[in-house]
Amino acid sequence: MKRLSGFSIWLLFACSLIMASCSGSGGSEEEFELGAPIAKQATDITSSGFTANWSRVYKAESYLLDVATDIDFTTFLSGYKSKAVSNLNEEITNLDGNVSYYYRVRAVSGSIVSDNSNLIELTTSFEPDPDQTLKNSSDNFLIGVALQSSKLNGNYDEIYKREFSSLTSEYEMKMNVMHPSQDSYDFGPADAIVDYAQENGINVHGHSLIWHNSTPDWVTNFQGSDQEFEDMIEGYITTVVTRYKGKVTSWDVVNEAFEDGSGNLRNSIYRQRMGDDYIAKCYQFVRAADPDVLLFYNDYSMVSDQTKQNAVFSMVDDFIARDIPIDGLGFQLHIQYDYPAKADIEAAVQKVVDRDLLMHFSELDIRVNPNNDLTSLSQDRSLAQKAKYKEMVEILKSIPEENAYALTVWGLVDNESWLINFHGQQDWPLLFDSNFEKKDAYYGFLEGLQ
Ligand code: 9MR
Repeated sequence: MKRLSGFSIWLLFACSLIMASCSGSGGSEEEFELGAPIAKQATDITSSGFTANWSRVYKAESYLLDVATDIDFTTFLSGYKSKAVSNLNEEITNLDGNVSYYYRVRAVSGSIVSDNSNLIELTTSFEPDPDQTLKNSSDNFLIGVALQSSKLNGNYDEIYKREFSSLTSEYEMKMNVMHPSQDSYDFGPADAIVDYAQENGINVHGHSLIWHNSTPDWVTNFQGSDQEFEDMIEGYITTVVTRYKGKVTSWDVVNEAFEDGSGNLRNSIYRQRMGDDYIAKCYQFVRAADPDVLLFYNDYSMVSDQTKQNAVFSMVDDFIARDIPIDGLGFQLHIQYDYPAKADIEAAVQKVVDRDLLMHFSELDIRVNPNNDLTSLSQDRSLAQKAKYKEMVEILKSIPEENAYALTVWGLVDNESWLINFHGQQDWPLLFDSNFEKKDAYYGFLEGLQ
C-alpha cells in the first residue's frame, strides 16, 4: 500500500469536510437565527424631531421600527408601529418639543422577524416661547436669587424683575452688617433690598440671623454674663425681625450650626454662651417677635454628609417633639454637575416632606470645573450643567406643592459667583454669563419647570 503523504491526508480531510457541509442538512434558508438589532442613541435631537439609529443585523433585509410615547409601547406615534425601514436609521419629524419618545426595532429577513432590540428613550428639546420666564413658568414654588443692594439697577434690575419671584440678600442681612457694633444698627443695605422687593412685588427670604461666620467681633468678645449675652441676642433678633415683619416672609434663623463629618454642634460663641439649646432659644425669640414669619434651618452638605444630615434631622425631630417652632429646611446645594446623585438628593428631600416641613433649595449653584480642567466652558460641560439644573428643578417640582417653598440660585452672573474667589479657580456655576446672557443652564431650569 502506498503511503499517503502529509499533503494527501490534509486534502482528504478537507474534501470530507466540504462533502459533509454540502450533504444531509437540506440547506433550508428558514432555519438560521436572525439576531435582534442593537438600537443606538438618537441623534440630531431638536424641538421637532430626531434620528433613530440601530446596528446592522447579518442577513437582515429590512427593519421594523416602533416609536411610542410610553415606555410600554402602548401608544405609538402615528405611522410608526412596525414601520418598515431599509436603512439603519430613520429621521422622525413633526414632533412636539420637550416630549419623551421611545423606540425599538426588529430585523426582518424573508418571513423571519427577530426579537425586539433594546429600547431607547429620548426627550425632544424644548423651544421656549420668548415671553416665558422662570417665575411665570413656576406654579409650585418661588424662584429666588441672591443679590446685593449695590446691584439693583441696569441689567440686574431688568432680570430680577423679569425672572425672579423671591430674593435673598447675599450678605447684607447678616449680623456683622446689620449690627456692626453693640450700640449701632445699620439697616441701610437691608432696607434697600427689602424696599426694592416691596416695590416690585418680590418675596424676601431673610438670611441669616445667626451664623458663626458673620458674627461681629463685639459679639465674640462680649463683656457681660451669659444671661446678658442671651438677652443681647434676644434683643438683636427681636429688633431685626420686628423691623421686617410683614415684609420678610421667612428667615434662616440659624445657619450652619453643625460641624462637617462629625455632626457635632459647632462650638460657636452662641453655644458657649447660651448652651447646647441655643438654637431652640433663637427660634423661640423669632416666633415671639413675629407669629407669622416662616422659620428655616439652613445648612450645606445636607445630601453628601450623611452624619450632618442625621444630626440636623435629629434636631428637627427634637424641635417637633418639644413644640419648638420650625417651618422648613434650607438645603444650600452648592453642588457639582456630576455630584451628588439625583437619588441621594431625592432621599434627603423626602425626609423634609416626611416631616411635613417646607423645602427651600436655598443657595443653588452648580460647579462645572471642580477639577480645574477647563479654561473656558465647554459645550459638553455646559450641557451637563443644564441637565443638573433641570434635575434640581424637577426634584423640587415633584414633591407635594405644600412642601415646596422656593428654589434660590446663589447669584446671577457667573463671574460674580462667590465660588470663584473661594476656590481660586475659574468656574461658570450660575444661569447667566458675564454678559447677562442666558446660558444652557437657564434653559435647563426653564425646561425643568415645564
Ligand atoms: O456668597 C456670600 C458672600 O458674598 C459673602 O461674602 C459671604 C460672607 O457673608 O457669604 C456668602 O454666602 C454664604 C451664605 O451666606 C451661607 N452659605 C455659604 C455661602 C457661601 O459662602
